[in-house]
Amino acid sequence: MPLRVREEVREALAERRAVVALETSVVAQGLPPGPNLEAARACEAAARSAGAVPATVAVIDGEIVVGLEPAELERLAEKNPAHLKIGSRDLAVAVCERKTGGTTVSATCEIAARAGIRFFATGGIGGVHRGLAERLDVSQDLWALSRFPVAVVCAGAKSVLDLEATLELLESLAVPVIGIGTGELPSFYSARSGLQLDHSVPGAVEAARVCQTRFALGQGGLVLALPPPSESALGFREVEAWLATALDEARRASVVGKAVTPFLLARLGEKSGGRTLRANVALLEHNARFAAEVAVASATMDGDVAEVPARGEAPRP
Ligand code: PSU
Ligand code: MN
Repeated sequence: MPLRVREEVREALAERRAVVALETSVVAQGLPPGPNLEAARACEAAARSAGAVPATVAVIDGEIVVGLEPAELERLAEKNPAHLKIGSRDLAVAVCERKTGGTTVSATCEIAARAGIRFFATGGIGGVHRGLAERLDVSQDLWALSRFPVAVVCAGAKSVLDLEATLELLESLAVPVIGIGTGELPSFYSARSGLQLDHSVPGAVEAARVCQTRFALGQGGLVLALPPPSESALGFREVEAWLATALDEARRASVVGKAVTPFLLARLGEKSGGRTLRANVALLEHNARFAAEVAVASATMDGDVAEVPARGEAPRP
């Protein structure tokens, strides 16, 4: 896959220093103009301040870019309707047709893995949408997580989803969901969801050890679920109430497919008087900082984690 990797990112990878991938569907689709650019810049700065090199991923005029130039990020943030939402399945066509767009979690995981980046920060992963019985809508993010060896730091899955079904499907796909300092799945805007996790670790160093071990096992990715910062987090019930009416509006407006997530996020922003927006920007930055901490911890323990023998192979003495 032809990738254009920014020099700073290439050097960091060659020297085994910490690198954190960042997605851009949140810039091109997820957040309105203004907060989108502000959030993307804040994420890059947060990763840097924690000692990692940020690598913001997107497709620009058909070129897959790992580490956007500032002008490219500004262009993506402009909200041009021609800018696509690019998941894994859209990549080949976007490249052939020389399109420009933001990459979702699925495409960003795939591109990061190809570039040799193991840590990635986003707001919330996609998952199983509500109303599964009436309409099947499951994000390709979940399959990407099972396939590509990348640790995704997020505040859980977006609360617009069926979180219980999302956790079940992640289990079916053998993707571990590790709570960071919590035994409960966060629900994006809120630290709570009422859903218990099987695994949790206290902080970045322990998370890095689990990531390294999973990668050494030759398995796929994992979810590091970090509760949103308490200053801007919202109440679970409060969000549920806004969401109920937003879901109803989506149904009445016949919004389906990849337009669902951006539609719901925009409606929540209106209903909450901008509070969901502020929470979203704050948790994005928080996640980028933590992803950088895990990447830094991981870089210092490189080679430290015992190599796991392949199936059938005797362990080395
Ligand atoms: N979380 C946000 N805003 C977003 C997304 C997640 O707060 O815009 C994006 C991510 O890029 C995620 C995608 O991968 O939505 C999932 O979309 P879908 O459900 O169509 O797969
Ligand atoms: Mn979908």
